[in-house]
Amino acid sequence: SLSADYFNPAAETMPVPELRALQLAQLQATAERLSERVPTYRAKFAAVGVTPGDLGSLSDLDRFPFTYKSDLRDTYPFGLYSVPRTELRRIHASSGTTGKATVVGYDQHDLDIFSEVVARSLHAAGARPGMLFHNAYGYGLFTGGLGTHAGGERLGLGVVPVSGGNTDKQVQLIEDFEPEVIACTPSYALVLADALARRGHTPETISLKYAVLGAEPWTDTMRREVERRLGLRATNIYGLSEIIGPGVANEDVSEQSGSYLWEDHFYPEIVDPETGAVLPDGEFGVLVLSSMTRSAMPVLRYWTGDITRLLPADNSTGRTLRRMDGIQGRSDDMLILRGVNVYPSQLEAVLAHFTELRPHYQLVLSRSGAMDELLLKVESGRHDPVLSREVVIRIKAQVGVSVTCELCEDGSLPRSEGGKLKRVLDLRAVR
Ligand code: ADP
Ligand code: K
Repeated sequence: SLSADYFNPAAETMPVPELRALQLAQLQATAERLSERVPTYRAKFAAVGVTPGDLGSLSDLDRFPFTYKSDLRDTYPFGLYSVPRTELRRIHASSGTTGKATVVGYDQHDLDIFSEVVARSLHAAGARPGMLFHNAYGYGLFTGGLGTHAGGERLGLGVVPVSGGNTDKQVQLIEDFEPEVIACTPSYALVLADALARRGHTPETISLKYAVLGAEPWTDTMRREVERRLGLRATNIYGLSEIIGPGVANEDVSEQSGSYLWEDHFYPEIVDPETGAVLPDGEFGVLVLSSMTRSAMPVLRYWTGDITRLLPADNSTGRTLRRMDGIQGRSDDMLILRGVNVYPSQLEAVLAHFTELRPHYQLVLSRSGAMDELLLKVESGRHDPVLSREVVIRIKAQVGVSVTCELCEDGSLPRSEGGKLKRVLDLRAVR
């Protein structure tokens, strides 16, 4: 049966005691490596009074400090690296971020791990050697495109490096090449479904059989819609640049109920968003991940900000690895717009350049058709379309997202009434 089939059976069905022993040994080695080679970690460990020797069992991990996105920013670009820069074979950066952001590097060993975990993910999603893979994740600094590309090749797929955008061309390529597998954001899958329907396609005339969707939160309702309209099975792929990129976890197509974490490389914990205390499996909290086998830039206890829970190990595929539920939201103010990460503070920084604008703004997120729309309302003394156009262009250039800008009367936007001002109005039904 399909479910008894894995890309890496030894890793995916490793007996749990063996897996836990492996994880402990790898975490110990990572803590040693970080303490020896990365001053930031040495300082972080010292600040809470731990040394790698204190990691005697997995339950000791909670004595170690978290790593935050700010630790990467503060050490931009290569301060958290544990190999010389000459060992790097690829650099990526987190999407939607400006110049001084988070830069992640890979040496050859890391690239091998990356393609391995993506190959596992694509295999779990239903892809098999010999299939054609329409890869509509963005190529470039974003980890999505090249990451899934290399994993596809590793699995033995024929990869079509389409990248994002240009929907008409994508439809043409799907018609001409007849790929079986597609990867993109869930919202883009619906855009493609619309475009294919406009060309007269029905689910039966679309060659695609498996969709690997991620980079943004989505729901089962959306899954059913994508599956019905494209005539395929869709699974969730999860990941983040700081850990490796997409392919930290993926659902199995025969099950579609939670994403298998490739736990022999990435150690998961769920913690209380307020206190940081580790929560038992099954409870919702912030996902914290340690990359245990990375060589260029391993991270210990990375605070992903993503809210989810770990699901019980008993499952219908025979894997011994734990699954995580879908991402329910975030513990910080990061927005995900069409797969691109955006912090309101990034938009605020752009607004500050315009003397005509007041520091009062509001972000209204909505969904038009399948795509997210971000309306930026900002108070201004001047109401001319040239100004709002300049704002839109500057945001696109500096933050990488397309917004609509509406200039508002002085005093028309909400002010803080003591508490935390809610600047973001999220009207997307999917949440
Ligand atoms: P990428 O978008 O390539 O996965 P980034 O590092 O730019 O990598 O963004 C990572 C963030 O994207 C995650 O922390 C999470 O918030 C979001 N994300 C990625 N995959 C998913 C998914 N399947 N479901 C929900 N959110 C996701
Ligand atoms: K993302």
